[in-house]
Amino acid sequence: MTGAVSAAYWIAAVAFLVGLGITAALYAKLGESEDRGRLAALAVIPGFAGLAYAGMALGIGTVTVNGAELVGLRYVDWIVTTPLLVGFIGYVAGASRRAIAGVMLADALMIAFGAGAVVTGGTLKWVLFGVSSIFHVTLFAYLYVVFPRAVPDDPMQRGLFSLLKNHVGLLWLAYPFVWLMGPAGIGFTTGVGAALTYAFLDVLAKVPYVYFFYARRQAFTDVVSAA
Ligand code: RET
Repeated sequence: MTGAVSAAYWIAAVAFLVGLGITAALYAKLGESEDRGRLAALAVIPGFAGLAYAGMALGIGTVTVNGAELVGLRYVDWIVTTPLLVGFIGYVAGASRRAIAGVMLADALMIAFGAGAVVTGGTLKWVLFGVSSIFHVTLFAYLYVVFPRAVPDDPMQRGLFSLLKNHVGLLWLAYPFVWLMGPAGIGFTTGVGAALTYAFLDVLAKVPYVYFFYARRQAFTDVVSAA
């Protein structure tokens, strides 16, 4: 790992810590309300990512398999936290448990096959990449086709749903592109370039997300009364 990469990992770890600090301050502001519990549950996402980044900065969990470097903690972080990010959107939509489980599973499989594609070569790599991409498309179908059908006609709930859906929808598109350009894919960019971009994207994907929930938490009064 180069100095630039470990510095970027530390910066990301600190950014997640700052995100957690802000979340704690918002939590204190909320008082004894239902939203407080949801905010605390969402705080697990930047919290877990922060720990993963600190571990990555220390070089923990990075392994070389078949000559390829797999930053193990990155994929552990993604497989734990990204299903939560997309599953929560289903919850905001008021989608069925089955649909929520479906999107979380599609997301976890997308990450698992993506990790498999990092450590394999030749045709198998591209088959695994293709399978991961199919799950990626499935995830988008949940966000843009299945979940919208469930959202009730409530402006606050629709607002929060659209915000989170589009936030995830846009950022999630960047990852396969970074992967493809980096050494795991066609190698147009170096591992350093990919690592720095992932660090930036990960912070963008997680910290504002928690804040968006806070800013529009009023949407939940309706989810709860509808349930
Ligand atoms: C991989 C490579 C294989 C093809 C696809 C991928 C998609 C990954 C995504 C990751 C999102 C991560 C986030 C992390 C936040 O901290 C595994 C890169 C489709 C969408 C949002």
